[in-house]
Amino acid sequence: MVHLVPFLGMAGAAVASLSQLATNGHSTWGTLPSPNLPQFLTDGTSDLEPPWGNVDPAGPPPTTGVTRHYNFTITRGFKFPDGFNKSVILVNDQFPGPLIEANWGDIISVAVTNNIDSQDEGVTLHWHGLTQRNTPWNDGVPGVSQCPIAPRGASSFTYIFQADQYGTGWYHSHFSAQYDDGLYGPMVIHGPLQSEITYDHDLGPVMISDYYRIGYSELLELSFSDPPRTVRADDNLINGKGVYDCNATEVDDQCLAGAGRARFQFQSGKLHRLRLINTGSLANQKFSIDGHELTVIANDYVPLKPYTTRVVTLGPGQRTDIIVNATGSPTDVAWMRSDMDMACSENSTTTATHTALAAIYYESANTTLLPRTNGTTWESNNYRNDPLDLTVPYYPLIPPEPETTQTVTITVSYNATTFAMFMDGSSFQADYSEPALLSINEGNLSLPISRNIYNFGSNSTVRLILNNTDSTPHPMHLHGHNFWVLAEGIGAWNGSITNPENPLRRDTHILQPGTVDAPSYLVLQWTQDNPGVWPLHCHMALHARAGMVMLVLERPDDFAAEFLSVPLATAETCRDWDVFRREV
Ligand SMILES: *[C@@H]1O[C@H](CO)[C@@H](O)[C@H](O)[C@H]1NC(C)=O
Ligand SMILES: *[C@@H]1O[C@H](CO)[C@@H](O)[C@H](O)[C@H]1NC(C)=O
Ligand SMILES: *[C@@H]1O[C@H](CO)[C@@H](O)[C@H](O)[C@H]1NC(C)=O
Ligand SMILES: *[C@@H]1O[C@H](CO)[C@@H](O)[C@H](O)[C@H]1NC(C)=O
Ligand SMILES: *[C@@H]1O[C@H](CO)[C@@H](O)[C@H](O)[C@H]1NC(C)=O
Ligand SMILES: *[C@@H]1O[C@H](CO)[C@@H](O)[C@H](O)[C@H]1NC(C)=O
Ligand SMILES: *[C@@H]1O[C@H](CO)[C@@H](O)[C@H](O)[C@H]1NC(C)=O
Ligand SMILES: *[C@@H]1O[C@H](CO)[C@@H](O)[C@H](O)[C@H]1NC(C)=O
Ligand SMILES: *[C@@H]1O[C@H](CO)[C@@H](O)[C@H](O)[C@H]1NC(C)=O
Ligand SMILES: *[C@@H]1O[C@H](CO)[C@@H](O)[C@H](O)[C@H]1NC(C)=O
Ligand SMILES: *[C@@H]1O[C@H](CO)[C@@H](O)[C@H](O)[C@H]1NC(C)=O
Ligand SMILES: *[C@@H]1O[C@H](CO)[C@@H](O)[C@H](O)[C@H]1NC(C)=O
Ligand SMILES: [Cu+2]
Repeated sequence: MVHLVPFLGMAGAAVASLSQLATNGHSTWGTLPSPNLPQFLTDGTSDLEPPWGNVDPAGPPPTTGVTRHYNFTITRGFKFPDGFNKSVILVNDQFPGPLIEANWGDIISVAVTNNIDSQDEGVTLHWHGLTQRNTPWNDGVPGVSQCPIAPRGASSFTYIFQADQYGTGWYHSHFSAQYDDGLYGPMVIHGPLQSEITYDHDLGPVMISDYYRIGYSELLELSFSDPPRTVRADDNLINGKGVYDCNATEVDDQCLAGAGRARFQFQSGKLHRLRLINTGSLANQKFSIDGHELTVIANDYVPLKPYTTRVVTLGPGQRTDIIVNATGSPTDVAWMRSDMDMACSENSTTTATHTALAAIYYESANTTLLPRTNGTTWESNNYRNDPLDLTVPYYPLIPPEPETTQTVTITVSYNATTFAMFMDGSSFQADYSEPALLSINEGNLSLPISRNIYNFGSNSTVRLILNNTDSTPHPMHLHGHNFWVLAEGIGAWNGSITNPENPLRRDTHILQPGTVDAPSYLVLQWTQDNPGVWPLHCHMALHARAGMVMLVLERPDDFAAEFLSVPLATAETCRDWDVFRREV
C-alpha cells in the first residue's frame, strides 16, 4: 500500500474563531509562541552545569535530592477540541494535561484528587516508561497496583517516584479506557544528550491521538455489543486540536465551526527538538513534516544512534524524539502531519479526519495564512515499527542467554454477545477492589486464573515469544522495564536476533498482525531486576479491556524484604473506593 497524502483543501481557517478556553480549557499546547524547554531545570539558581554531571549516561540515575511537586485536580467538562462538543477529562482545567518536568534522578510527587462528578468513575494515573523501582505501588494500574481513586473528591492519592529514565514520556489514566477522553499529558525528563547531538530550540511535546466524539464508556459498549461494531476514529488530533468538518452530513448541531489546529514555530537555519508521543487509543501513526528531514535520536526513554528519515512510525504509547533542521526561508509555512495507518477503521471517514495537521510558521511568516505544502509518501509495512536494524541504541547492551523462555499465543474469539482476547487461552480480568500486588504482598499467590499471572520467580532473565494469530496489530507495553526487541516476523521464529550485540530497547513495541495459519511473532527479553507485579499488555485500551493483559510476577521472594513499606495511603485508597462503592 503506497499512500500519497495530497494538499487538503478543507484545512479550516488559519486563525481559530473558537476560543482556546472552549476547545482546550486552560491548556496552551499547540498555541504560539511554542514553548522552549530548557536543557535542564536550574531551580532559579545560576547553575550552569547540568545536575547529572559526569554520571554514566547508561548507568543508574543520580540522586539529586530534589523533589518536584505537582497537584492534579481531575474534572470533566464540555470542550470542543475539534469543534465537536464532548465531555472530556481535564487535569487542572486543561485538555490535554499539563507538563511534568524534572531532571534525571529527581523525585516526582503528584497529589491527585478525583473531582469527577460521577457514580462510578475512579481514576488512576500511570507514569508510562518509568520503572517504579522500589515503588511498584505507585505504578497506577487499578486492580494491579492500587484501587481507583474514588470520585467526587472523596479521595486523593499522592504518587511519589523517581525520574529514573530521561527523555520523553507521558502519563495517562489506566482506569478502563479513560485516557481516550483526555486524561493524559506529557512528561519531560532532562538528561544527558548524545555527544554528537546539539539543537537550538526544544519545542516540547507533540501529542498525537486518534479521537472519538463519543465517550469511552459508549465506545466500549459499542465494541462489546452484539454483534460487536467496528470502532471508527472521528478525528486525529495534535496537542488536543483538530478541525472537524461541521458541514459533514452526519454531524448535528453539536459541532461549532472555528476550532483551530495546533501551531508551532521554527527559526530558519536552527535545529529544533520535537518530542513525538502517540497518546492515542488505537491508531498507528505515520508522522512527517512536509519538505523536512527528521533526525531520530530516541525511541521511548532510550537514546538511539541518530539516523535521518522522512517518516516516523508510532504505535499507541510510543515516543520518538527528533531533531529538525529548519531549512526553509524565514517566511515559510509548512504542514506537520500524521496519517493513521489502520486497516480496520479505514472506511467512511474522509482523508481529512485520518490526517492530523498542525501548522509550522517560520519566524517571519504570516500567521494568518495556512500552509500549502505537499505531504510525504510512505508505505504501510503491515503496521510494524520502523526497521529493527535502523533503530540501534546509542549505549550498547548485549542480551545474555535467557534463564527462561516463555511462548504466549494470542487468540481472539467472537461469541454471540461480545468479543474477547486471550493470552494462552485466558482472557484477563481485573478486580479493581483487590489489586494483585497487595494480595501477593500478603503472601496470597492463589489468585484467579483470569489474572494471567506468570511467575518468573528469581530467573535473572526472561525471554518472551509472543505468537499472534489475530489480524490486528498490538502495541505491546511492559511496565517496570525497558525490554530488548530481539526479533519480529511472520511464521516461526528461527532464533536469529537483529543486531545481537545491541538490539533495540524500549518500553512499547508493535506486534504486527498475523493469522491462525501464519501467526506473527515478536521476541522480547528483559532482566529481572525490579521485584513487582508488572502488566505486559496491548496498549490499545479496547484490547486490554478485551483481556489482552498478562501480569509478570518478578522475584516474589524478594517482596518481604523490599515491600515492607507499602504506603498506608494505598490501603486507604482501597477503603475509600470500597466505601464509595457501597454508597452508590
Ligand atoms: C498543592 O496543594 C497543597 C495543599 O493545598 C499546597 O500546600 C501546596 O503548596 C500545593 N503544591 C503545589 C506545587 O501547588
Ligand atoms: C454540550 O453538550 C452538553 C451536553 O449535551 C450541553 O449541556 C451543552 O449545552 C453543550 N454545549 C454547547 C455549547 O452546545
Ligand atoms: C460550511 O458551510 C458554511 C455555510 O454553508 C460555509 O460558509 C462554510 O464554508 C462551510 N465550511 C466548509 C469547511 O466547507
Ligand atoms: C541546517 O540547514 C542549513 C540551511 O539549509 C544548513 O546551512 C546547515 O548546515 C544545516 N545544519 C545541520 C546541522 O545540518
Ligand atoms: C471499504 O470501501 C471500499 C470501497 O468502497 C470497499 O471495496 C471495501 O469493501 C470496504 N471495506 C470494508 C472493510 O468495509
Ligand atoms: C497576511 O495574510 C493576510 C491574508 O492573506 C493578509 O490580509 C495580510 O495583509 C497579510 N499580512 C501581512 C503582514 O502580510
Ligand atoms: C504540490 O503538488 C502539486 C501537484 O503535484 C504541484 O502542482 C504543486 O506545485 C506542489 N506544491 C508544492 C508546494 O510543492
Ligand atoms: C461471551 O463471552 C463473554 C466473555 O467471555 C461471556 O461473558 C459471555 O457469557 C459469552 N456469551 C455467550 C453467549 O457465550
Ligand atoms: C487469595 O485471594 C483469592 C482471590 O482474591 C481469594 O479467593 C482467596 O481466599 C485468598 N486466599 C487467602 C489464603 O487469603
Ligand atoms: C523461572 O521461570 C519459570 C517460568 O518460566 C519457572 O517455572 C521457574 O520456577 C523459574 N525459576 C526460578 C529459579 O525461579
Ligand atoms: C503459534 O500459534 C499457532 C496457532 O495456535 C500454533 O499452531 C503454533 O504452534 C504457535 N507457535 C508457537 C511457537 O507456539
Ligand atoms: C532467520 O530469519 C531472518 C528473518 O526472517 C532471516 O533474515 C534469516 O536469514 C534467517 N536465518 C536463518 C538461518 O534461516
Ligand atoms: Cu491489541
